[in-house]
Amino acid sequence: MVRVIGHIDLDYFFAQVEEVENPSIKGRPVAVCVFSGRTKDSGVVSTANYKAREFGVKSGMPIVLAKRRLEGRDPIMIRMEITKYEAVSERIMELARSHVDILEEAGIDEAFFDLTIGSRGDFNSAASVARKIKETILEGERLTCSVGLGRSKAVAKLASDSAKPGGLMVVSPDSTMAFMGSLNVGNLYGVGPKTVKTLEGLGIGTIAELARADVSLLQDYFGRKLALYLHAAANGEDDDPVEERQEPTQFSRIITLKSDTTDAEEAMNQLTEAADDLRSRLISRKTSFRTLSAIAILTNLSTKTRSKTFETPIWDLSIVKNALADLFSQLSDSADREFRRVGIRLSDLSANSDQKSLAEYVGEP
Ligand code: DCP
Ligand code: CA
Ligand code: CA
Repeated sequence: MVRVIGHIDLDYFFAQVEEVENPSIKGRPVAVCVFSGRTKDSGVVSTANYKAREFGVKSGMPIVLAKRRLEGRDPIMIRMEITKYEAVSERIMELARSHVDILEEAGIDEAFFDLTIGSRGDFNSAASVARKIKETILEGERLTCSVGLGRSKAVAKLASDSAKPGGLMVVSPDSTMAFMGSLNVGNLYGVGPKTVKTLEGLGIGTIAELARADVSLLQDYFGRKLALYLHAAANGEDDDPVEERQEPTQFSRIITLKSDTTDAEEAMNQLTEAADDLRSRLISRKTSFRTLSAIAILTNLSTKTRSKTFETPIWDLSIVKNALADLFSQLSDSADREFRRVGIRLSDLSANSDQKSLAEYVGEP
């Protein structure tokens, strides 16, 4: 099956977090700065919002130069606070993870994910998941991001770049070369300036040219492993897997209700699809859980949770449907406001030892 890979990247991340925290600065040029402390303005710009970028301010630029470019433009220079962005990043990764099978964090504000199983190889259905991820992050954290879908990590990454800011770019397998063929090889994931230079020396400037290049020629210059990667990546066929950096400690799915409610039964109804997703995730990852949680985010955005821990590991979510309904009615009884979003979390995970009989039992292929 053709893989369906996604890449998500937050827009002007640190600066956007600052804008969310202090909306009154929106519309003005904002630069987040790393002050080195030597003199008042020594240090570099960490990132800038798009307004500041219009005046040529960018990551890595000396603060002094950025200030000069923004003179008379009513700029805001903010001290970088990495722990703040890390906390936001962690919450965003969790939100994104709740929609996909596997999520690989690739930096503080970006991640790859694999939707091959969830979408059954269908890019349209993957696109609707991608839109949901974007909505969830916008709703939950007020942040915009860009998402790309493609048949490999390299394609997905290029797609999210081209969707910036705030967009979604879907590159179906058929349109891969039309999408990226004319781009410079330096845009390919994992291709640095040194590789670009060597390729240029060989008369290879664009991705299409690299895709057509003779692999044995590439091997002479880059060695077998890199040569094969370059050639495959340029053809959109690199098979670098999306891998969770750490074993997940929980699986969760959270949805936004069609309208706010305190009705536990209604919440359960709207969670049917999410529950099915979690069920197939348990199966595909050969995992059991012992703790089941019902989550409700109320209209004032506070989060309430009710959990139940079972004596033995559970490998089929549908077995504990009644327990889940119970947890939601407890939530509903205790909530002083309506539910806005609801979710299911499975934790205390463990590996299934006998996957085969499990698959047979639940009748999955
Ligand atoms: N960053 C940094 N110094 C750099 C590059 C980045 O401190 N030289 C930090 C600040 C960025 C964050 O990492 O907000 C993410 O980097 P990105 O390259 O994804 O850039 P942005 O998110 O800022 O902007 P874009 O909208 O182009 O993704
Ligand atoms: Ca970014
Ligand atoms: Ca990034």
